[in-house]
Amino acid sequence: MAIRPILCLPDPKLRAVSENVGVVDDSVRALMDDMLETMYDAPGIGLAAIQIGVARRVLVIDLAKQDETPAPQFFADPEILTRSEETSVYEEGCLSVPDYYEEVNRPAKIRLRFLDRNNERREIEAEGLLATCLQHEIDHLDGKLFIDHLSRLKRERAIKKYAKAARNSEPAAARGPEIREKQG
Ligand code: GNR
Ligand code: NI
Repeated sequence: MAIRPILCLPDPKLRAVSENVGVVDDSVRALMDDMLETMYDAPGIGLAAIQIGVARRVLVIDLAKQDETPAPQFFADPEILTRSEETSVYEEGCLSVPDYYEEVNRPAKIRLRFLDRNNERREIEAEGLLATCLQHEIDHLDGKLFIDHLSRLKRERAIKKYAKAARNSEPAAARGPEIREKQG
């Protein structure tokens, strides 16, 4: 197992559409193990493969609290079969959009088909935080981020924050002699 670097905005790989794995074999299980270790280290409650630069439809989730026994869940090739009319709001964050949190409205319940860690086809109903987290992770597989669900003003403000951070971390010579903007 290995902890791998997590890609952050404005990395364009986060906008890639990931490909199905088809079969969960040992190589996919090894990827799941690296993802889990990376997620626990961050720490986060979910991680999609593209966040470590791998464009495959694989995600890991663990919603256990810090004082509880770990409860990892593994999903490959997830498909949302149905979404409830009813919606719910959670304050979301993302390891690829650090230090930014906003409320997002999503369907409260979903029915999901996926392959588990043993390559068994399964179907579950998810609600609450699991439903929110699954939708957040499946968005990653389609190149979407939670900020895409916000108003244009909020989204552009968030994106601008990271564009600025990336620019300021380039060597000064590459930036030219402009006066540096205030961080904000
Ligand atoms: O750690 C995470 N917390 C979280 C909180 C609310 C809704 C979604 C999430 S997922 C996030 C980790 C992450 O970025 N997964 O892609
Ligand atoms: Ni995320």
